[in-house]
Amino acid sequence: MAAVAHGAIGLSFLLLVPWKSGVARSGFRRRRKGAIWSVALVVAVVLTIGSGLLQVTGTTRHIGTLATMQVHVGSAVLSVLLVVWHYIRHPVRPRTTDLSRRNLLRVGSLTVGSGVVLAGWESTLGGLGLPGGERRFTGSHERGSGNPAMMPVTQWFTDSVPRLDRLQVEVAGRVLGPDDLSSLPMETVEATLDCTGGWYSTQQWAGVRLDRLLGDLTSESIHVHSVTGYERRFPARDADRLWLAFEVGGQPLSAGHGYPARIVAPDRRGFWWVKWVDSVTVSNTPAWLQPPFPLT
Ligand SMILES: Nc1nc2c(c(=O)[nH]1)N[C@H]1C(S)=C(S)[C@@H](COP(=O)(O)O)O[C@H]1N2
Ligand SMILES: [Mo]
Repeated sequence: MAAVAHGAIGLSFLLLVPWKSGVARSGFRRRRKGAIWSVALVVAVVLTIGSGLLQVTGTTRHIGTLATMQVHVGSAVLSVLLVVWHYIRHPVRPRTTDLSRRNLLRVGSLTVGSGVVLAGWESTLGGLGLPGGERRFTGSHERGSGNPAMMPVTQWFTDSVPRLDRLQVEVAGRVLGPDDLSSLPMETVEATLDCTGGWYSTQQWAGVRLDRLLGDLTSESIHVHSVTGYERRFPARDADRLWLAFEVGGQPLSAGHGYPARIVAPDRRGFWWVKWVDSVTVSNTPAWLQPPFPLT
C-alpha cells in the first residue's frame, strides 16, 4: 500500500508539470534574484522522479559510481530541503477557496489520473518483460533467491564487514560457543530478506528461535547487539517469530552475511536482520524507545 501511494504521488508530480511549468515560466521571466534555487529545485525533482523510474524498471542499477537508489533517496532529500526553502522565499497564504468544490474535483482527478498512469506503467513493465515486472509488493527486485552466494551484501550507512573466527554470543548472560550448537533446537526457516535499498532474496535459513533460546519472556523487549555496534530492539512478544541464525542454504553464514550469527526476522525489513550478533539481552526498555531506523 505504501509502495503504491509512493509511486502514485511521484507520478502525480509528473501530471502537474504542464500546469506548474506555466507558473514557473512566468516566475522566471521576472528574473528575480535567487532564481538559481528554483532551478536547483527543478533539477532535484527531475533527478528524483527520473532515478525512481529507472530503479523501478530494474534496467539501471548504477548512475555513475552511485546506486540508482542512492541517487533517488539523495535527490529526494535535497528536493524536500529546496521545497522548504522555496516556501520560505515565496510564501503562499492558504485561501478559503483552496477547499472549494472545484479544487476538490481537481485533486480527485489528479488522484485517479496518477492511479491510471501507475497501473499502465506497471503493466507495461510486465508486458515488455523488463526486469521490473517481477518486483515484490514493496517495490524490491529479486536477487539470488536460493543461492546465497548471489545475494547482495549490504550494510546500513557506516558498517563494514568484520572477519570473525568463531561463534561467541552472549545470550541472557550466558556465553554461547561453537560446542553449544549441536545441543540447540535448530530449525530451518524459509524467509525473505527485503532491503530498503530495493532488492529482496528468499533463502533457507537455519537457526534457533529466540523464544526457545531465551525461555519464558516476561520482559518488554529483546535487545540484539552486533560486534560492529549496530543494534535493534524487538518487542518480546515477537520472540516466536525471530531466529538467531547460523546457516543459510545449508552452509555456515559467510562473513558478509553475518558469520557467525545473525537475526532472521521474517516480515521485517532488512535493517532488522542484525548481522555479527555478539549479544542478545532481555530488558524492560520498551521496543519503541529507539529510532525507527538505525542512525549509523
Ligand atoms: N551489524 C549490522 N547488521 C546489519 C546491517 C548493518 O549495517 N550492520 N545492515 C542491515 C541491512 S540494512 C540489511 S538489508 C541486511 C543485509 O543483509 P545481507 O548483507 O546478508 O544481505 O543486514 C542488516 N544487518
Ligand atoms: Mo538494507
